[in-house]
Amino acid sequence: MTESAEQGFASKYGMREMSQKVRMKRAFGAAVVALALGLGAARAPAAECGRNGEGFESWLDGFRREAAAAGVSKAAIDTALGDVFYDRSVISHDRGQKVFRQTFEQFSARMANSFRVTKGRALLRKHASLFERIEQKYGVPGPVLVAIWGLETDFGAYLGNFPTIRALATLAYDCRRSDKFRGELLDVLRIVERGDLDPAQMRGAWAGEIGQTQFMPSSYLKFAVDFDGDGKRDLVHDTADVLASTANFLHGYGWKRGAGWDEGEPNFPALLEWNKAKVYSKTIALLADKIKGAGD
Ligand SMILES: [Ca+2]
Repeated sequence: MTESAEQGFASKYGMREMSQKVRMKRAFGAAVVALALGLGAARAPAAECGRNGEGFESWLDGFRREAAAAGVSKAAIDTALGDVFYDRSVISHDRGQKVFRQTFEQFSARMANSFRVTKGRALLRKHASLFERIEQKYGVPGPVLVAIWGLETDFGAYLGNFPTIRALATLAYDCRRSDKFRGELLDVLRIVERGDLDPAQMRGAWAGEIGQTQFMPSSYLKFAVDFDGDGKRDLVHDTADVLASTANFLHGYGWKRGAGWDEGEPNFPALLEWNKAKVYSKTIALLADKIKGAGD
């Protein structure tokens, strides 16, 4: 597992997996380091990033100009960034991610549990015709989509409650991963501009994931589809959009119709694109196998 894979994994599970103790310890350590670095160092104006909330407002002005130069309308910029402020709790979550050390056996026993299998099978039956249409178009079978839906948010039950744009703006300003999150922030503005979701509807995990299967804005922009035909690519409310977009993501990463998805089979690499942590991808595959089991 690479470091970035661990971080991608941890960011999706940061809320649930974080240890309070570790978080406090790290926050204290970081404060000491910041203090040490800050001694005698003059702050440059209009910094590219920051390590506390001090320079956030001027940074945000710069970002507004950058977004305008990238072609985002003033209306979308104002709507999306109007109420944004630096959110220290997002940074605490980010600093508090612990390195993921569970084995596949430990993790999958907990995550691919009987609740998700039972509920997943029921949803597969409930939306049978929808899953059929999705598989026709994208080649991805229902059990895989239901497994992802269950693992990410318990089938849309737990989306998280962080205001997405505030979280992304905070992480874009923060020096640790500012490049990555500047791109994500710009993409979320484009989603607002496209009219898929209002900023107020964008609430989710602390790292800016959106909707029932937790798309980052860059993936949302690339892969979200309006499958129920109401004119909006709405991954928060429209079940058909959620599932079809998830299928479109896997299709976009080379999913092969009719082929297997377990490790070593042709579709496992597409699951690794969903989450680069192998423990997680294997758990998707296992839960999909279990959900499918009953239908045979
Ligand atoms: Ca829709």
